[in-house]
Amino acid sequence: MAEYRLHCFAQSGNAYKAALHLELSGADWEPVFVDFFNGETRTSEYRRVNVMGEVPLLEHAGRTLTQSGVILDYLAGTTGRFGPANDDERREIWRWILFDNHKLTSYLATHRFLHHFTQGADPAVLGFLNGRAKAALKVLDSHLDGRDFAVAGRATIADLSMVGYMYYGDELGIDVDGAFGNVARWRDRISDMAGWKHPYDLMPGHPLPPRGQTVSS
Ligand SMILES: N[C@@H](CCC(=O)N[C@@H](CS)C(=O)NCC(=O)O)C(=O)O
Repeated sequence: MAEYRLHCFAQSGNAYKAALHLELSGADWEPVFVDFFNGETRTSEYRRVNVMGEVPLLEHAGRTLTQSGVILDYLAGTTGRFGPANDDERREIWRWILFDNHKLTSYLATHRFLHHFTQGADPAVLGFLNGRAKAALKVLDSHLDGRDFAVAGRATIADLSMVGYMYYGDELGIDVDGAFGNVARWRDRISDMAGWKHPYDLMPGHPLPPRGQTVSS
């Protein structure tokens, strides 16, 4: 069994944040497939392990951790990679992880889910989410003007958190390359790092099987 076990699925950008950290750090890890699209996170068995009913979930050294920000913080400690060098950096990193969880990933991921994985979404709801996601992207784009990374001039867990959904391309339903050039260049800077892999190559469950069938690994 691998040292780290990440419960995840390929379409989850939140899980990708942790998977990318593990992969870029060269950690001994394995994915454990969670069949989100067939309701696994809503089962009582899954909720017993994570009452929030969410992916990602990391098992390591007898611990079970959830919430991608907490997992990234934990991995920075155990691997020594992508963490803060001092308290000022630690606060700045958390400022951006909290922004990501509240404003960026939350709207971007929910907009993508309705846009790409469902049919017949209410246009008013889609429009609202689209506007909120673009507002968050604009904030990040402004911050990245003249910066290579979000904090400290090197990649940190703040970048790995905020970049979680940026490689899903057209699925997002938002033209990141056309409208947010600094974000697009930052995203490509991260994918240029040694060991980088696309979420669909790093975690199981892509492509989605036809409805009613399950993925085996
Ligand atoms: N803030 C959480 C968000 C996690 C999250 O929303 N995960 C989604 C998959 S990307 C999920 O498991 N959703 C299940 C549900 O809401 O029922 C984190 O960063 O880990």
